[in-house]
Amino acid sequence: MTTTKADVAIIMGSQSDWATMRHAAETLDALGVPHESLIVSAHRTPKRLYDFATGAKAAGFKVIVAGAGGAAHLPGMAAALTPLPVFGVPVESKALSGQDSLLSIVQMPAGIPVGTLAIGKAGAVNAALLAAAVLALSDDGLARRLDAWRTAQTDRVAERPSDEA
Ligand code: RP5
Repeated sequence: MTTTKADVAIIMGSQSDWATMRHAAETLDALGVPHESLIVSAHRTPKRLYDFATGAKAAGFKVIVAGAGGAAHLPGMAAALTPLPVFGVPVESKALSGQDSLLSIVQMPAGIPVGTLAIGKAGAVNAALLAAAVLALSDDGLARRLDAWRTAQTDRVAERPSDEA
């Protein structure tokens, strides 16, 4: 892999995962975090996965967000091949509503961690926020943007429920 200016790689097993994973991309955009989105299938493009994951650190990525559905081995395989932190997003599957994805990603045997988020959009957003929090440890500007993002979220919460909403 050539070098990248992106700090975060968002990888996903299929084009069909993009409807979920785009929420990670949009969250990183809102925080001003450079990112790159790639389709990397553990079973359909295993060589692409191997080349990506073994070269990700040298390419310049600092964190990987990996989303997959069904027998979702992409995050675990990526984590096995890179020293970078990997956050896994279980994509909601048609057959089992993402419970298969969740269990596939979360149940990593001890030794190779995948930080596993919630199924679907919430997981994609939170994976991006965790990636940003990791990067913010060594980036004061990003730390301030992350604080501002959280403050804006707090400010949007009304004190009382409304019939209009
Ligand atoms: C996984 O299989 C992908 O991550 C996706 O969530 C699921 C279904 O893929 P498609 O059949 O829609 O390409 O590899």
